[in-house]
Amino acid sequence: MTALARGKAVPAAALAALSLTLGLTATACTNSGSSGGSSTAAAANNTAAAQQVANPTSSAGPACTYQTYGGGVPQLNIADGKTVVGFSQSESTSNPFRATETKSIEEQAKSLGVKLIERNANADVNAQNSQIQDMIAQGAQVLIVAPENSAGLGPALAAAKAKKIPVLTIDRTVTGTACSDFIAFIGSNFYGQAQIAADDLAQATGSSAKVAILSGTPGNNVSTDRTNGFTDQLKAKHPSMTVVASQTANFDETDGQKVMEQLLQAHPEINAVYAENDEMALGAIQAITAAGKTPGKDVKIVSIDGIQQAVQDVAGGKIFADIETNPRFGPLAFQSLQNFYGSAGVQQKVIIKDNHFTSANAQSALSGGLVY
Ligand code: GZL
Repeated sequence: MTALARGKAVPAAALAALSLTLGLTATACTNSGSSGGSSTAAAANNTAAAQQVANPTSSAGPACTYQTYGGGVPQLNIADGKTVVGFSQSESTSNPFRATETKSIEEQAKSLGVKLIERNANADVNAQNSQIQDMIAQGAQVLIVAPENSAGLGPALAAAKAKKIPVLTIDRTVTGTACSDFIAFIGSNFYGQAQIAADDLAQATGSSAKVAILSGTPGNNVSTDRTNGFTDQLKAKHPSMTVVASQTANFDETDGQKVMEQLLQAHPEINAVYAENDEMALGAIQAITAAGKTPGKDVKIVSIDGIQQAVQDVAGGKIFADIETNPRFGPLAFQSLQNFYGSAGVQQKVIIKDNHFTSANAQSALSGGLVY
């Protein structure tokens, strides 16, 4: 199974050194997924899923350590069972991306003996600001933050900086200065994901289609990059693919269904949908079906995240392709913090490897336990 790697390449030796530093080995997904059934197969599935942790594909920028961050912060041992690490989750775990991300952080904290406190902002940036400040008041000495939006966390970042509390951002970026307002960004190449989505949708439609875009929540780099990457790729490589409508559905399934219903009424010619996450794609499928059309036949769909239900829909033909956004940040996030408090440091932009699910590999990925 090919891994998505459109991040800025770094010399293999540097990347190998980084992987060794992080104590991680890049694990390629294989198509050897068994049909399950035996305990051996179940164990293999668990092993495969456990190995599907987020691994760096590329990294860039100077390394940041506790000695250089914001003029220097106290050195901590996050695994001493006393140091308090705060985890701020942005959105509800009703989205399997968020549930898997949260579980990965919790499991890795437990395995390292980290004292973890956590909050969930349920997609409310004001709540995330107050929750982060609450965790600081509760004694958090270092923070892992999955930001709700890129520009709205100023109060929380300022509060952390004032108390010399380092912040590691995962899965979305925040505005500010690396190694001063936040340690680093760890996440996917969202622009690259969208370029692949554009190529997939062109392949699905013979490079001529009337396209609807269901975009993510406004105000964060993921939605911006996934929209720009898609439209730039269409312009550059698929000029006969015409975007007839683009509207946010806030990364949400219910909104995805409602917006898709409206778009199909306004544009009955729509025969292709690009959903910037699977939750919205699942909502769109319901709307397309309710309109008496067949998803995967009358309307081709490409989506991003790689959650179980959507990959099942790839295997079943409703979704043409699904680009993974790997949410299993736990091992890489805590290894990065240990490198931050050591000498290796953390480079300011770490792009992780994502898989690409198509009709050729979806079923084997599902039976191989490679899908979250
Ligand atoms: C991507 C993450 C996005 C997911 C969506 O790293 O920020 O937010 O793709 C989620 O499912 O809403």
